[in-house]
Amino acid sequence: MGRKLNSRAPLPDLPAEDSRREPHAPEDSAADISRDLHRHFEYTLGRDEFGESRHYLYTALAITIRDRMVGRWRATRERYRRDRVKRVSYLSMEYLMGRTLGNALLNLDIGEEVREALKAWSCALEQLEEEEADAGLGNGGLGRLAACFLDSCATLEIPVTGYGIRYEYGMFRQIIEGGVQVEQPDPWLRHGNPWEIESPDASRRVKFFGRLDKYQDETGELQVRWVDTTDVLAVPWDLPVPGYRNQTVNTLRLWKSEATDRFNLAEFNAGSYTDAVAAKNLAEQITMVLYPSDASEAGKELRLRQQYFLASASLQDVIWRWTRDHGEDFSDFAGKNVFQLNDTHPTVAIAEMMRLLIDDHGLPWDAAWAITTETMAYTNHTLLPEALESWRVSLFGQLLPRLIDIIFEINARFLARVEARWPGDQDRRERMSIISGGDHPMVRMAYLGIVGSFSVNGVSELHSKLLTQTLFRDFFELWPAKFNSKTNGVTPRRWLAHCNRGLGGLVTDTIGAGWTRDLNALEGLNAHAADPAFTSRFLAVRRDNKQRLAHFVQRECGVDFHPEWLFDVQVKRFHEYKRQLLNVLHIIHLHDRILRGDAGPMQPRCVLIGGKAAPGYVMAKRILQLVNHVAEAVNGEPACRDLLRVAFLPDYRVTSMEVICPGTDLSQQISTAGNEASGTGNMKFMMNGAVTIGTLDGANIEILDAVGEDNFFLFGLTAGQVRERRANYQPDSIIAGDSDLARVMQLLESGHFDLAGEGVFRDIIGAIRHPHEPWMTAADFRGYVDAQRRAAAAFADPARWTPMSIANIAASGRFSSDRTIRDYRDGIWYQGR
Ligand code: 26Q
Repeated sequence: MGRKLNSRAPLPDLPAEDSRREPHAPEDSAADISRDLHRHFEYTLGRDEFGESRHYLYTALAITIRDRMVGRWRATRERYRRDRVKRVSYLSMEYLMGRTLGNALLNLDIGEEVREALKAWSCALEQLEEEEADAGLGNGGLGRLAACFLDSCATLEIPVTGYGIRYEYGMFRQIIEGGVQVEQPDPWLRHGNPWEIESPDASRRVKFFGRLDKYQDETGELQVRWVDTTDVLAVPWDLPVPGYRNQTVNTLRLWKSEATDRFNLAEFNAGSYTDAVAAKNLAEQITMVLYPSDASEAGKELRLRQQYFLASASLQDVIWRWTRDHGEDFSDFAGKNVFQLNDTHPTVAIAEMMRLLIDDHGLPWDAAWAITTETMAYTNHTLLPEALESWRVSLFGQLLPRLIDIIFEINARFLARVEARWPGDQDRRERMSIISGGDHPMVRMAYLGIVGSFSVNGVSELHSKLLTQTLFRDFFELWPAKFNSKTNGVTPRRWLAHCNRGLGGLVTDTIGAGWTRDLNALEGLNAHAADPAFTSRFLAVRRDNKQRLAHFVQRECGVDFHPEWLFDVQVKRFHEYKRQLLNVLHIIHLHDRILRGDAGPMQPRCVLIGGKAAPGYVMAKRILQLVNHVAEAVNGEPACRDLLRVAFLPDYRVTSMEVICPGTDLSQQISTAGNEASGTGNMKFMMNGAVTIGTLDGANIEILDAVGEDNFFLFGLTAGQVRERRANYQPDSIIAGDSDLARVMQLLESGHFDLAGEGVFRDIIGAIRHPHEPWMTAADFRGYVDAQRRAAAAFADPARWTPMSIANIAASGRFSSDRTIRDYRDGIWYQGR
């Protein structure tokens, strides 16, 4: 059926370098895939060969691939059940899965057969991949971490189920108008999602509102009934999570909210049939949209509804399975279950577990508490105190009256413990209370997380240490053994094998294919770093990747990048602590040097910046606008033509990182020390051969430790120095004492970049000069500019740069999420076995 499909120019593909292959199941031959592809195209989707859209072919292919997972999926479920394994439930409000097709082909090892089968359609696999929308059900690092973890859990054959929310609208689409971010909805399900399977029979009911009915039962015990509730149905949609070339397929279960029939007619008390049907909206709102903030969104009730909806539906799911297999005997429940809470967002699960065990299964408080605190584990992802979630008791109590009751009881018993340990220490009790005092008492979700869990972990060594010394110090004194550290990681399947086939193929040819499962094997590359046969292929791969990135930047930003130049990249959410502003100051400085004729022999460079700002985060949006206007000024300046290009990439997401990290030379990780909990983009860049310019923050410290000072451009204040300097910080005198910085400020203040009107960047200038500017941008300027100079000089000499780049890849083994997941497995989930 040779046929041309209408096309949009795809990015040039990388040379195909396939790893050594294992024998295939017979149904995975190109001929079988071709047969199924036709069948799904014609029958499942009802298309004929004159069908218009390439999208149907993508869908037919996705179903063809999904079919190849369902058998293993069922077998995996049966195996877990038969072996009575201990289950892990990963509870997360966010999963940034990105696209599924390419990753599924890689893990199932049928990419070559699919390419072969597609020949008859005159359509490259890459073109079909472009048809898939990113599943952008997350904001940034925390959501992508959850996705990397699922890949590693399936690959390591650990029985982990991811639980999350099936947002109708994921992370907003970012467009830039006049240099300003504009948010657009992301209707990612609009054209269907062939990867998901609905399981309405496993729906659960989640209660909201209502009141408590307290009564004495036959034995005289005080019992509570939560009545007159407004119920919402939680309907599960399952996604298969295939392990890398093994037989395991785990599950990501995403809940969608729907109205119950009773909600419509009786309980919501609607005036008429049509009003009742219209009232479905209330229920369906819950899973409508992802909150697009990566810090806190103060007190939005809908967000709390989402959190409870996730927690309740997921716990009911796990408990339902337990009672199916064990009846009402919960004695070994904690031996067979653990819940990993991805930040405070799902910590209401702690109170919900108590409610389900006590109210629905009749357990006494102490037994329920023992089970809860033996099954819950909490991961913290931030040190920013303003990002610690808390909810007004009044709001919480109205929405979830039974849960606030339980939280008060948990708190009372906890505070009695604090009193026993530190008698009379009223201050400490107030500091540690789950309920804060004052006119508007709040529920502190992080404290609930600590009190109700057996494990509390940070996500890098520095972050975990700072947690115990600052935010959670009192709790650390009480329960030192609860606290532990699990340094983040990223999956080398998506972030090397899939996104950088050229490099992956070269690595396999050089050291064998073992690295995809054991990333430490990359150390073997060191032995080849000086081998000209290896380095010449390495340079060819890097050039291809930079060429591909240049095409991408041209297509998405309209800016010409030259593959010979230094590719200097910062992509991440916009946040003051991440200091995109420091990057901009450096760009302005280069621009200034060029204009004043002091470029000397300057290394030409292309700077790429991308990321989204939370819609309500005014300062972040201003900085984003400044990036765009500086880019416009620089790119329009004839004197800069041969030395400097700046591009802002709109709508940065998982799929763009797959093109960006393989083509990056210099990875910018320049947060104010003590603020980036870990960072994971830093790891993706390193694994693909970028060298880091960075501060001693988060996992940068461990990256530096792994790769050595000679292969990392380190600068800036340490976390300790930042803390000390804050007391007496005088940016004005720093600016006055540094002529480069003074000139940069002068350019900014003169309105040189005020392309959208005078004074638009006044707040930014004011912030840099403010003695309480928390991110110490001016203080780190000198060190940063010097480090950038060192990086440029090193890049100018390929005999220096190439070994640095190879050293980074070779040292990246520790940053595989397989290592991270083994650490969770041995240190938290199956600890003591
Ligand atoms: C909370 C309340 C209301 C609305 C939104 C939120 C919210 C949503 C998302 C708060 C935080 C987040 C996401 C945080 C996040 O991505 N943190 C990052 O986690 C990564 C994985 O551990 C780390 O590598 C990063 O350092 C950390 O910033």
